[in-house]
Amino acid sequence: MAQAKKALSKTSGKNNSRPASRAAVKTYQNYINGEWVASQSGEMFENINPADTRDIVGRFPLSTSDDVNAAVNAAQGAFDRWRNTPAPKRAEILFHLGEILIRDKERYTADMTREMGKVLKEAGGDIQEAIDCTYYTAGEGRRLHGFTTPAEMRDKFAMCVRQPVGLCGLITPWNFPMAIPSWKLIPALICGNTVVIKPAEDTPLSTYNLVKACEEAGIPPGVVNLVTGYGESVGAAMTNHNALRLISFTGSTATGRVVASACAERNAICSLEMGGKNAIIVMDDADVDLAVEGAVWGAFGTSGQRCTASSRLIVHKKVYKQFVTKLVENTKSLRVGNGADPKTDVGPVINNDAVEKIMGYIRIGRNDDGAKLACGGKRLTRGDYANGYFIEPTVFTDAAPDMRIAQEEIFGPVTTVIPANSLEEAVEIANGVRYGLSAAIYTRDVNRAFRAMNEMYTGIFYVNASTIGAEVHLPFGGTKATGNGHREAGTQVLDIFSEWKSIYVDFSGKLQRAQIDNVESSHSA
Ligand code: UN1
Repeated sequence: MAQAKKALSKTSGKNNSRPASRAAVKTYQNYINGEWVASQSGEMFENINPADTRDIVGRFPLSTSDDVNAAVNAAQGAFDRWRNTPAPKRAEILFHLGEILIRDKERYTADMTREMGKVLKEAGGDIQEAIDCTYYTAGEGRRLHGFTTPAEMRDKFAMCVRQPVGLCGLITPWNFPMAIPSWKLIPALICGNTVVIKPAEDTPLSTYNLVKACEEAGIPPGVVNLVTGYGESVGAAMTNHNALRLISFTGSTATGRVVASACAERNAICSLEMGGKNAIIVMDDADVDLAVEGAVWGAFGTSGQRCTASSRLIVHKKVYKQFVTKLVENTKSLRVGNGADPKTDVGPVINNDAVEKIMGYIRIGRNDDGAKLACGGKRLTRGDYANGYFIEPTVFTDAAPDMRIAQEEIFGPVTTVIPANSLEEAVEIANGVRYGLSAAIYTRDVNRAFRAMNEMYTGIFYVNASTIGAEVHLPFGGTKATGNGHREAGTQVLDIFSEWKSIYVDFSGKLQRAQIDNVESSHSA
């Protein structure tokens, strides 16, 4: 998943030069208890366009633990009323939210491309994912199924219902600035929780847009609270806040571990979505053109900044040469540029830290690992690229599975091709990383497809499709260092944002002792 970002300095390390009129830059506020308010410190940070750092998207509150405390108090104050609002009623508001998101999709899309860099089509997809999630999850308002089951004794009834967890802290990444907040926010709300949400400091505008739409949809004050700022301050204050019963975090595996330990200290529920090192296996019977198309889309879509990105391509030796030739050709034809230009295929990466990290991995790939750099490998700095964070789509070939570029999450437009001799070997290589989010196979052989499906230890698996492109009604998440056992999306997400309550109703009018009276009576029967 998204790398946790280093905090930018207040005046922002992200921008090189200032726009002519700083006064024209729009100022945004936190949303606490139904009011738009400045941070208590009064300080702000800047949201910068990664395609052109002279463009300041907006100024947002540089919040502190004081703002988190206020937001948590608001969430506390609203909780009883919201949890006792019938779920179908909560759903009505969320359906209305879905309508607003559809109405303003175009504006949100432009905002997202401007603050995050992804191309307009993909930004539209991100908003669409939030819309899909909203409609799908709102439908749960008339389900939220529990279950009944026979009790072990006569005249006794047993059932299980979902209850809200309570106050939830949501910490979200910059790479899917509206979709991922929606994956957390909407299920939290339908289950009857109240929330404090902290968007990534690089992309607060998309979450602001989502929260603003929540306000317009009629979600009562205090139910959704927005606090912007950095992980080190706002994120840490949330993670350590005793009243937040649950922290849902998407970001780097390193930060996730810190979040998890803090939650463990105070017995809070913690759901984590973290890194990936996803492999596409290409078999010798595959449609190679289709596989190349899938690889290019999976590796370079969102500039490779997806936790599901196809960062490893494990290719059968029999089609290796053919695959690599076509892959390199296709990759070279990608147009890198500002995502707002409809002709652009690959936008910038998110910020300077990302540039340094990705370029660092490109150096490691060439020098330490000794893989072959087949194309790309450079930062683009001239002409239109001069003020942005652009990196050429990069392909390494002839890599060994244990190389660092084949093991570590780069989170940028870099993919690594590894040759394999058989399906068994390919699967072993594909499984041989610490992460377990997504994997794919291209083959025309149904037996091989099912074999790989059975053997890959990941949370998501694709046949004849890339490693990206999950849909909202199926569970999303991964094994090993990718997560901690939870799944977002689908109905499975309800198990994060609600807790089971088992209820026994004894209508016998006498004391019935479980595990004792029924055993005695069955023996004597
Ligand atoms: C992510 O990369 O953090 O499956 C989420 C996909 C998208 C979600 C990706 N629907 O690629």
